[in-house]
Amino acid sequence: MKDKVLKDIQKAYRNHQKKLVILLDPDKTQIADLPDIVKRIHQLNTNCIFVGGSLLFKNIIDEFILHIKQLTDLPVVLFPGSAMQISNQADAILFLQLLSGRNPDYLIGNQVIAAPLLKQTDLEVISTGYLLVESGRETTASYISNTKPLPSHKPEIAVATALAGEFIGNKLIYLDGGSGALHPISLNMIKMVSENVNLPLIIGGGIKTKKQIRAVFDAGATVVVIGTAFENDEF
Ligand code: 1GP
Repeated sequence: MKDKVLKDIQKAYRNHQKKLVILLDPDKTQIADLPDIVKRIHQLNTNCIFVGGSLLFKNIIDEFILHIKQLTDLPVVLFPGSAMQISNQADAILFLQLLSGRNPDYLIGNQVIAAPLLKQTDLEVISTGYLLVESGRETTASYISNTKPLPSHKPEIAVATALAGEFIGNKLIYLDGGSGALHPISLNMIKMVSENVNLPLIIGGGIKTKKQIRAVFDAGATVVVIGTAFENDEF
């Protein structure tokens, strides 16, 4: 079924259920460690695995996902840093538009490059408005995309940007402090966006504790993404 991942998230959104996602970066994860990693992922009651990163030092994305698929039935969703990170081994891809930035390459350029490639895959393509939010220090995503993140103390800009994403036709809104963010996105910003936008929210960046996860869900997130804290074995 080509719309399963989005339908599951939309159902969770309607029923006020919450989904935990673990983000694995193929550059930072050894394939040999995947059995233990997937065991930990199951122990955390994770609902889905995202795979991606801002850079690609190792060209192993197909192999990486194939190994994950041998170890779990959880859906694997690509969270690509660029059009180079496409793999037909995944179930779905977040088709990201970097709405917080003003760099046409990340609003439409990479998408045009990726679209014909995606057409040749079986991937579920999920239109996602992506908002990078300032988080205490410059992140790789902001540097690589050559875009300024949204100011963290201006939730109204986040609301206006996420609303624009809804009206453009995005199916999900991803508010991200960027990998390894010093501070997670403020609960006030999440609350304001969730109250004003009729789409499921994915929240990530700098979330380190179960208490923070609960607070982010309570503020209105449907999906929380944990990358760095999981990598560092802090859970
Ligand atoms: C990054 O939202 C993800 O794009 C996860 O961030 O690595 O800080 O958990 P962390």
